[in-house]
Amino acid sequence: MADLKEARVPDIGSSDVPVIEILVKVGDTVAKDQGLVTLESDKATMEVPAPFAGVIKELKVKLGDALSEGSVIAVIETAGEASAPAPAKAEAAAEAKPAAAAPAPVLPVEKPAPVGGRSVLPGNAPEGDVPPQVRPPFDSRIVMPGDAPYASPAIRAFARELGVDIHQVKGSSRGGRIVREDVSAYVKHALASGARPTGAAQAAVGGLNLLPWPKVDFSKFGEIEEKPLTRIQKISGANLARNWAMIPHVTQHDDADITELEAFRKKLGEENKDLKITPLVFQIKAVVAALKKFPQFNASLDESGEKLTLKKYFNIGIAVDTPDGLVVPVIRDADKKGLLDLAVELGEISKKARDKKLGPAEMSGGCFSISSLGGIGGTGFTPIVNAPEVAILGVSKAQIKPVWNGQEFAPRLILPLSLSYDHRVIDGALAARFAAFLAIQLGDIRRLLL
Ligand code: CAO
Repeated sequence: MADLKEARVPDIGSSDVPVIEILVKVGDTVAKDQGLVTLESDKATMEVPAPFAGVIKELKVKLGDALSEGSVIAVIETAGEASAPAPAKAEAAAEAKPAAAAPAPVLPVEKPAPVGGRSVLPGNAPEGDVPPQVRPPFDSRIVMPGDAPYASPAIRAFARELGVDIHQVKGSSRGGRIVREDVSAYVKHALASGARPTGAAQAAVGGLNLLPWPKVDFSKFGEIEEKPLTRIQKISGANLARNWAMIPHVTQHDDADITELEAFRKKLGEENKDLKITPLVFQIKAVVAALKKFPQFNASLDESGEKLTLKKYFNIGIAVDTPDGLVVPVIRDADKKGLLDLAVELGEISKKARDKKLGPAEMSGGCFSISSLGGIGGTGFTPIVNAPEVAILGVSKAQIKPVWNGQEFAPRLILPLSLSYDHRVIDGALAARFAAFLAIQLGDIRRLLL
């Protein structure tokens, strides 16, 4: 039997956010997580996804409406598999008990500061104004080139789906905004002119002049199974690729002797049995101390690559591995929090991340990120800088190693540190000093009190 359900705005971190685009119409069949509307606040543009699959029966919003958490966007008829598009297995499971399903996170799209103090509203965007910039839910922000096209997240996704480089598309809507028809027209024209449609890899070809992505029919060689990337993987993948291609990365490796730290951590754990105190909280404190000593690391480079913004606050992003992919919630004001507070917060954000309950606000504002694989293993790796941050600390598994103390080899617990940095901002000597400083702080945590 048909079931009418209201699709509401989840926690978006701000209220009265205007609707700048309606992505569906009455009668449309939508899949779970498909964008319903795009909202645009002073700071960000975000797409609100459908919390469940079904057919749009009624639209409750119009362009320009100001929405807040709980505002009803549409009434969706969820008649099960009969009227909804065949959902993936996981979706089908989620549909079976919609009440328990967590709302999909809204996708924030970072918008640059208004140009010359003018607000850049959709449809009114003057030519030449900088368009919104895509940002994934974990705040790995994309810095688009200055000539980036003006298109909503839905249109960008549509273009990506068709393998179209959105930079090649001319917008026909007001202010040069690219709409769906422009993307379709571009594809038709490309096909008619005999040009091969560009694939995702070929989008990069234009910029980097790379070979096209190899096309292989793997089924010729054996049994295969195709599996689409998750929504988070797709978004984080695009960001990682951009960051890897645009930032000249260098990774500085160092070791910290955490033998004493570990003894103290164990003691602390025994005194606070209800709390999980991992080495990561000490690393957060050490990173804050290092950021204070080396402010160049607590900075962001602007799009032009000519201006550095130094931050006086200390918000640390923590890469969290979830079944759907990587997210980076941010611990705010880590300098003002003690080890136990940090342990509590780390537990909370890790759980929220894995339960898909992080909101955009909890994934924004980071200064520096830590990616800890220490609970898993490894001796070192090269983490990718989370732009527009300028450095990231990778942490691998601590192991007992023989260390020469001047008289003999003594067993010490050694923690491998891998500091990747943006070489445009930080030079090798500074990075070596930062990593050595971190190692010293972790080697003698009394220094964290200084
Ligand atoms: N060396 C040795 N042991 C370590 C360690 C290290 N560097 N770091 C953590 N451990 C131990 C912990 O103490 C814990 O052991 P106990 O249960 O005996 O205390 C165990 O490993 C598991 O820790 P954890 O991973 O659950 O907790 P954490 O605070 O270290 O990390 C979090 C939390 C959320 C960062 C982590 O769970 C995670 O998701 N890591 C993956 C991040 C990631 O994917 N990065 C890659 C990004 S690039 O693709």
